[in-house]
Amino acid sequence: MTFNNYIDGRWVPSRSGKVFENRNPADQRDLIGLFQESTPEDASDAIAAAARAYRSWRLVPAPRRAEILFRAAQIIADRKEAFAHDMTREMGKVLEEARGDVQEAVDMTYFMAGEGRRLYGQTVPSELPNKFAMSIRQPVGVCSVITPWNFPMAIPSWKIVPALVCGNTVVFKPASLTPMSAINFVRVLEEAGVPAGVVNLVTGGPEVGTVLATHPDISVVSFTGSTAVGRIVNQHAASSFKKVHLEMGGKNVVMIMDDARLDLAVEGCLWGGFGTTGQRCTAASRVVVHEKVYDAFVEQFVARAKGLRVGNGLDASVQVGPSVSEGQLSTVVTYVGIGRTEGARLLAGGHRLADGEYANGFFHEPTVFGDVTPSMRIAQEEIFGPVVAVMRCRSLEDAVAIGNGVEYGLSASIYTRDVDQAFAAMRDMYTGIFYVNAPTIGAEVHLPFGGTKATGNGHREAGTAALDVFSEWKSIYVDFSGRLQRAQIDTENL
Ligand code: UN1
Repeated sequence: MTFNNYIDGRWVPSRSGKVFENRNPADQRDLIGLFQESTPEDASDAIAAAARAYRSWRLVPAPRRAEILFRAAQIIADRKEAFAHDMTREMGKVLEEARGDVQEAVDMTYFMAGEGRRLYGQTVPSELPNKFAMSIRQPVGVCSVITPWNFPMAIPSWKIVPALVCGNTVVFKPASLTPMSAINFVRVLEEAGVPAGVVNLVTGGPEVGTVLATHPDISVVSFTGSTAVGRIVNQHAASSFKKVHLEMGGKNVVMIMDDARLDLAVEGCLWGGFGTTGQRCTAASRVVVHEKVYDAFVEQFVARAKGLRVGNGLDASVQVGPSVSEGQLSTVVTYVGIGRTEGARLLAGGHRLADGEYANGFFHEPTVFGDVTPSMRIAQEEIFGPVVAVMRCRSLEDAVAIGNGVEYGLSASIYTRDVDQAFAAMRDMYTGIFYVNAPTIGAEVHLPFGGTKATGNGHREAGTAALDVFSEWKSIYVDFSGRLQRAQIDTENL
């Protein structure tokens, strides 16, 4: 089955005449479909359509735009099972998590549709008589949306839905590893009544991405992916002063204090470290444990990690699916080698799985390294796979220093029953997200999502904070005094 691009309300092939294959990472014999290998010209066509559609979409009242989005949310909810199944096939995450990904798109779409009747600005008193002052959000124009493969429906929804409710139009380039979920999402928007040209989808590689980051008619670029690619996107967009929203890597830490409930911490670290096969930017890839409970924690954690069932995510008994691609798997294998060379202690896993049921996919054992020191590369660099680095600490201060001692700042967590320690850590971890007695994953759609340092560039998605990416403030003054009133000057003797 061949799937097309969606440009100006029509499903059309690429001008290249070329397609690429999308195969199941759990079973490479399973072909999901053929998708368009788009060219820069296809991207330009999509941008032109979005620029035309913007002229009328920006004038549709926001509550009317939102009605379409409410319908879309309901359609996604109705098709949750089918969309989750497609997602597991193309991306590999276990079915239960794929359902969660689709649910996150439902939640975000309902939440943002609600903004159609808010989009709050401010009204403030003027310093002059008979003058009215307020601020409103105005749309920005055509938005490029460039999304990763790890949350194939949730992350597109985080960007596209707020863009639309604010009155922008969109050109969407999904990751080439997960185009099916992107098409499922765009089909829903079409069915819900999003007008032609308001959302356009172009599949393909970096050439398309370059056009989306550089084209003069693009006003906003919202990108989620690696820090290396984010840097390039930022540089591409800089010369034309586009608004750029970047959501990039993470090396998130769970800190376990000596008073923590260890059973809870073990559960949290398993879910945070190996959920989605470690392929979340929020993954708990580092665990820092107080030296007094280190041995007890490691014993339980390693035993449980060894017991995780790896396999095809469509099988309900499976807890850890494959890596998304051969390339991602080889990154995991490389880092396991680096960890060994650096002198970390391999406590669980450490091998690719390639026999029997694993023969046709990209599987790797859930892997735990102990005796890791904070400067090792496996404790510093994002692996994006089922590898957890466990370190020792002597105190909360020590844990926080280790926690903050990486280039990223997305998510962190602490396990403790001491409220003083919890609040101190909450204050001192320089991250965008923080959890107490829970792992580093599991953000909800109505709070800001994003991180500090090399994780982001100061913007947030989700929550009402996302509206700041997709709108510009306009301050408006209405003078109904019938005379010239000079601010800052005519304020005396009123
Ligand atoms: C990501 O890893 O890119 O908080 C997004 C979480 C999910 C979203 C993760 N709700 O883990």
